[in-house]
Amino acid sequence: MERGALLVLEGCDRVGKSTQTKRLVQALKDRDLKVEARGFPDRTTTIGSVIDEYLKYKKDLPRETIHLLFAANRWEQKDDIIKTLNSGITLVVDRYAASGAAYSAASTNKHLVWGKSLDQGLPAPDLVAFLSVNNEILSARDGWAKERFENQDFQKKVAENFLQLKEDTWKIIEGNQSIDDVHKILLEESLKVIQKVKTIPIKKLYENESN
Ligand code: DGP
Repeated sequence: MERGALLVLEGCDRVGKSTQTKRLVQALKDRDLKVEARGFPDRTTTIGSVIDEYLKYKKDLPRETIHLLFAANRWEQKDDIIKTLNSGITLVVDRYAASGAAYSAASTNKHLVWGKSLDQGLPAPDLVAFLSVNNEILSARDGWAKERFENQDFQKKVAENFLQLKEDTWKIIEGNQSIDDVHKILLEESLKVIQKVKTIPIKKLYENESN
């Protein structure tokens, strides 16, 4: 049986990941492909509800502790992700492990290696589409400062961290273009990757790193 692809959208807050996730899922469905949307943090689980309270300033936790919970929130979906991909369904995921390393390193001032180590061994994305939007444009978008991490200086650090995590599976997409233009590039790239990985086993994240 051919497997689905693990397609991940990454980027700073407000770059348009959720909009693009929805558009991509619909476009793949329109082509009769089997596809589901996911997103992290998954706020529906017990761990996710603690993360939600932390992000909404209802709960305070040490920065290291919250990162452990973000990583645990990804690990609790591991078996389901593998099962779903192996059943031939492609997953479009709004944030995954790169957000973990980029945000946690920015908030704790620890090295990126620390953030990456906790996600080592998770199913590796077949595509990481990184939406890159310049800081001035981002700060003009609506809805800022409702949750933790939503400030410009912090997001600048996060953006720098993301770029250091770039691997061969990454596609950097200029997010300042129109929603339609970003969607077109993302769809084209996704269709290529879905085709390419059909018969290739799922890889493990950071498996060749000895952090
Ligand atoms: P979102 O639901 O996409 O708005 O994400 C919520 C916030 O959590 C966003 O500011 C990014 C941040 N975030 C996502 N994953 C992680 C992680 O693993 N570690 C940390 N520290 N922050 C994360």
